[in-house]
Amino acid sequence: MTTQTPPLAYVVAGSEATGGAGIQVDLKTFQQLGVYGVGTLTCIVSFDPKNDWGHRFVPVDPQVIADQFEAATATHDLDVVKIGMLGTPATIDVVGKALASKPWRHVVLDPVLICKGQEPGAALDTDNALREQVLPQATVVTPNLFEAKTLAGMDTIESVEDLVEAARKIHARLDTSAGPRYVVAKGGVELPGPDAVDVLFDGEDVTVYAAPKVGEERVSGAGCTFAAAITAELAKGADVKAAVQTAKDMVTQGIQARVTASTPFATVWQGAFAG
Ligand code: PXL
Repeated sequence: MTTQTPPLAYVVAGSEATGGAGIQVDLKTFQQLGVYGVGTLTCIVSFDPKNDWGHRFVPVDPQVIADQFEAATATHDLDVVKIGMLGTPATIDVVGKALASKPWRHVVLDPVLICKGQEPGAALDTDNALREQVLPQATVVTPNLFEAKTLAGMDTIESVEDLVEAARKIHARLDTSAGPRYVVAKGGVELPGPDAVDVLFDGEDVTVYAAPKVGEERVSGAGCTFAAAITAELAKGADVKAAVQTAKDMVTQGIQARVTASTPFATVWQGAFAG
């Protein structure tokens, strides 16, 4: 018997029933990186194969989210958390309050803004609630191109320079009074150029991460894997710069080894990452 406990990481996110995104991906990523995962479910997404794989979305009752948070935090000493899909203003409210109820070493926010199953009006409420109640508590935020445009209030992002500008604008919305804050803006396949480029802005310096694009198709679960890998590495004691590099390597290898499925997008294989 060993008494050594593994590093722990916590995730508050939604279920995506095919296994290609959401909390399923987060927990697989944690495990692959040697981190014990603890999870709280915010919503259940079930794609509809009869309706063009549209999103069917069911929120978890806010009290049940609060109960899960209570169980998780009473059981384990958790100081690093990833926030994934929240989905409704009521969910954002309960998660925002729960986060604020205890101190964290790191809060990694994957700002999943819209779910295709939602009404545009509801999505706008959700965007605003996320910006006001959760974004200020984040230490690391990982917007993709669309989320970076929305959070930065920019019409277009067409170059690495634009991506850096978006990261700077989003950084200005973070609460830097409690310590350093980081924005990792992801260019992905949609940013023109041969490389998949991500930029990290820490309030002073910009670090650019680039790897040749693996095809031109978007792959499901890349954003979830990326933020979860950063979370796991931070739980293990890595600094943010190193955590982002490991996350980028894991996503690149996971896309090279992608799992094809009946869904419109292939998905990342977290098990391909050798470290
Ligand atoms: O990849 C974004 C995402 C995150 N979380 C859940 C999802 C999705 C996209 O479908 O369903 C639960």
